[in-house]
Amino acid sequence: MSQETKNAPSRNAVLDQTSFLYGSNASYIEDLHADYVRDPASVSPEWRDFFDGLADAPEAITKESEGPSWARTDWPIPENGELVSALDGNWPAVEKALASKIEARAPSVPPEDTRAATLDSIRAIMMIRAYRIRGHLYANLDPLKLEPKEDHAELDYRTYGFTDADLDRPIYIDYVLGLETATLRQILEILERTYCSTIGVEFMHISEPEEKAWIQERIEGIDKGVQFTPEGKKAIFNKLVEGEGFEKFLHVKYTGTKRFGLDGGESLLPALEQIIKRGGNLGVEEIILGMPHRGRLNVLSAVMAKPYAAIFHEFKGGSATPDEVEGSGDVKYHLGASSDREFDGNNVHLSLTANPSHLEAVNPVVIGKVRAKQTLIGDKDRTKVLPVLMHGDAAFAGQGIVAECFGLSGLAGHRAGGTVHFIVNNQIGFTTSPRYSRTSPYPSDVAKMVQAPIFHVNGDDPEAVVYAAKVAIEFRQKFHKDVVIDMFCYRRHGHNEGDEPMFTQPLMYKAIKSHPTTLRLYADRLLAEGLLKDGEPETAVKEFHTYLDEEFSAADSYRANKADWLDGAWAGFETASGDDRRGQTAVAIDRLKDLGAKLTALPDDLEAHRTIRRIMKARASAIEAGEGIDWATAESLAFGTLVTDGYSVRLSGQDSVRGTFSQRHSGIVDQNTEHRYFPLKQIGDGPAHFEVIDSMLSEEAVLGFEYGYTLAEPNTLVLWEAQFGDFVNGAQVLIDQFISSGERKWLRMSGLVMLLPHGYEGQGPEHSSARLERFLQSCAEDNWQVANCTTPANYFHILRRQMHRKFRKPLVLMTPKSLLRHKRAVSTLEEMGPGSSFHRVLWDDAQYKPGSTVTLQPDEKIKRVVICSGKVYYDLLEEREKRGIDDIYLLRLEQFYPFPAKSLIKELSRFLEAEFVWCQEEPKNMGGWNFIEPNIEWVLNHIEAKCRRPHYIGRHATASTATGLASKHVAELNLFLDEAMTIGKYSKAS
Ligand SMILES: Cc1ncc(C[n+]2csc(CCOP(=O)(O)OP(=O)(O)O)c2C)c(N)n1
Ligand SMILES: [Mg+2]
Repeated sequence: MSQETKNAPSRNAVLDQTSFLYGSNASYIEDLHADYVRDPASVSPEWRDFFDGLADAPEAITKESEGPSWARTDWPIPENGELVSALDGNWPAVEKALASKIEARAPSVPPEDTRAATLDSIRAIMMIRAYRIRGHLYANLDPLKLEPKEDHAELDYRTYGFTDADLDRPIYIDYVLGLETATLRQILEILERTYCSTIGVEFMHISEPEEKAWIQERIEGIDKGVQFTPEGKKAIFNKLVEGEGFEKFLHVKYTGTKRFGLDGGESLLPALEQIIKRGGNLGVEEIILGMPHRGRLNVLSAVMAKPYAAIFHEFKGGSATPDEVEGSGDVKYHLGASSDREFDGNNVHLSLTANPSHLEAVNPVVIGKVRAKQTLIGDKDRTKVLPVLMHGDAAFAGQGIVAECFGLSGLAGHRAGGTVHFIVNNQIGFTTSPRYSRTSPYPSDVAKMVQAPIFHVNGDDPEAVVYAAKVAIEFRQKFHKDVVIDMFCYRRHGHNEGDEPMFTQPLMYKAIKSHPTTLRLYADRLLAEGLLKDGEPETAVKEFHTYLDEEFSAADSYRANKADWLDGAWAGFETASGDDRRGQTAVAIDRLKDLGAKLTALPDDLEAHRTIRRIMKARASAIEAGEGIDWATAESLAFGTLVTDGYSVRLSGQDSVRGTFSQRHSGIVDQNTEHRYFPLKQIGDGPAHFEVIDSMLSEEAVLGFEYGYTLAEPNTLVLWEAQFGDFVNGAQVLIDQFISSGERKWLRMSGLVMLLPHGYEGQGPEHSSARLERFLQSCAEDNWQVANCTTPANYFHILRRQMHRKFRKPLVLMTPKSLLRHKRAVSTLEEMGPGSSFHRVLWDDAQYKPGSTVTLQPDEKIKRVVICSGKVYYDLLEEREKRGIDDIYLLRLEQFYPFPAKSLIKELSRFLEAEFVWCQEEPKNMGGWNFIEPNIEWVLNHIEAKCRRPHYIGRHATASTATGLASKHVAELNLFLDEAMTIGKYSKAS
């Protein structure tokens, strides 16, 4: 033993010795570090000194990243390559550290004995580490045992040079497994129980030492097995009785009716109970759940406490809502619910979010709801409101939105303190076996992208499942991160109860047929333990059946007594009605000026970019002058006035802080420090606040999240902004399944605003169209609003209108690009001031705005009325001026839906003798034409105009949204502008 290792090393010497920390031997040191983080006293003094020093001298370690210069090359490296990799190769260093400890414990033993003990120690630690990493591969996870387990050399003690003769020999293991020394037999017993029983934990991919240490500490050790009190076991048993009993009852009463039974996965129910109970102990006050079809009816009843009579009522064709409530309704396995549960004196509010068939699409909605509630109640460390998401194995592995949500989980603008994920891994998706439906070994592998711990667990061991759930919720509450439970189970029947699974999985289903239910297995276990007496399980099953019979009879007379949609944060809101929905959106000029001054003033110590200073100055002078207000200025005035009115504003989208088109500059970056200054965060002295988020580069999850936010918080203006409108179709599921139809299906209002940059400016197929036509096609039953504003003032009003009403409706807004800087697309303060409001239809500027070079003929002399919407209006205006035409009137439709029939009747009645054309820049099969044609026709008939149908002017129908050639773009534009400005001429568009 050299002098160097014998003496307690100086800090520099330790650094020298351990400089491999960032080299190839990080793993062992990581473990030691994890122990140290958990309890500094658990590691030896020299390691303690070393780790103490880490905090202030990281650079001293990183500089040694090449590994130790003294590493021995003649050390006998085991031939088994995997074994070496378990210690990442450089174990001479580990040997050195351990040897010094072993020697310090027994300084008088001969050096060769020390060396032998050190080798034992190293081998044992290598094996322990192998179990931590790969034990789950060997665990007893599959109730059906479909795949034989292969022996794994890394988990065989013989691989490490031990023999049976070593089993009872104490080995120094340096507090790994919580023990200083242990016999090989003890070590194996702990490792088998911890890592290879009915729970298999994957956590060695976590790089945070504290998290890893916590998991090790929580599960490893002599007294750390799954343990439940008799009451706990009975509670688990009773939940299984309910779960199995309900599915069986339905199976008999409604044979072949779709219910997507939980049969085979019943352990989910006691696990959820555990999450609620333990969560309640750890400060959870509210849980928002999201789940797919599988087992939903059982979760609704056994966990959410929805009356069985209510569910039977729905099976019998009854409605889930009171008769007087409108709506299209939804199938019973998509419906939401809410309830309060109390455990150990803690009340936990539960709400299950309604969802469409589209698997996993509800996930961001749930997380967004949670975030909103956390914000509302000031849950700063995000431990009071908890998201719990359940998943099918195939969907979790296959749907990209799952990965997107993991991506959001740690971001400041979107985190919700960690989601507890529960995969009902029945090892099948409809008719497809896992080997065809995913590349990854487990369905849960995607969770590793955020280093979430994953608890694989055998669903036929309900105690293990409940234990995993307990550790999972504890982890989430402590570390505020996502955690996954992957419960291996099976699906007793077909995908739905009408399906024959033997067509596609005969072997699996043969195994299932002879496999006892989870309840039966657990009952036998409790009988064997003496906790249940003979006959008790049967009695419990019978009693529950009798209870269900009573509920079944009560179902006929069951009436849903109230729809819960205007409760809580929604109290005081009403269903939308009436025609005039302008709301009070005007703001006193003084207030606007005062606010404008605050929003454009920059602190003296902020080193803003010169151009930004200039922009802010220009905004300030426009506001001061009361004219020339551009789009971005109007927007910030809208946001600012809302905040001072008491409404929070949350804007999220890719690059939204600056704005895709460099127009917004809501956060001004200090050129020296990169600190961001947000003028809109400086205003308002109440709880209302402004928040702007540069979001992750996702459409689907982010839009879903923001939509979820609006469901829980009606008094915040939530805006989601697409980078370009084209990208919105990446979130199509959220649009079709939730935003456009959620109110009708599920009685849930949303005031979400979608800002979609749209306009044909020659930038090619992918940067022109937000697919206005698709939103228009979905318009019905007053489901949402679709608009395309052309003035900053109208934008100001439409944003404010979202909040200043007694109801909420989503707003789909086409937003400009070139108009952001167009000299004519400006407004005056007066247009936002007293008496002003949003206009669904806007008149010709030549009549109302100063600066036009054309004086229009009186109405009766107007020969053509060009009705249009959006940016093309300014192209038409300029073309008309260029040509000096005075008998063509330009009328703008600012809001497509709800269709402003009244305003159009009024305006078009002015021109009964004129011809009417609709002009758009989008191809004929896109844009507003197909939607607007019958509507304008209706108006023209109504007013008995001479011309009863509008003609089309614009591009012809195309497959691609736009041309990629700038020259072609201009030629197309010139062609239809010419047609629009030539009376009697229309597009010969196909
Ligand atoms: C996005 C989406 N694609 C396809 C379907 C059709 N579908 C319904 S259930 C199902 C299988 C789901 O398998 P899994 O996620 O393992 O859940 P399980 O039914 O096994 O519980 C499929 C493909 C769907 N509902 N959603
Ligand atoms: Mg499945």
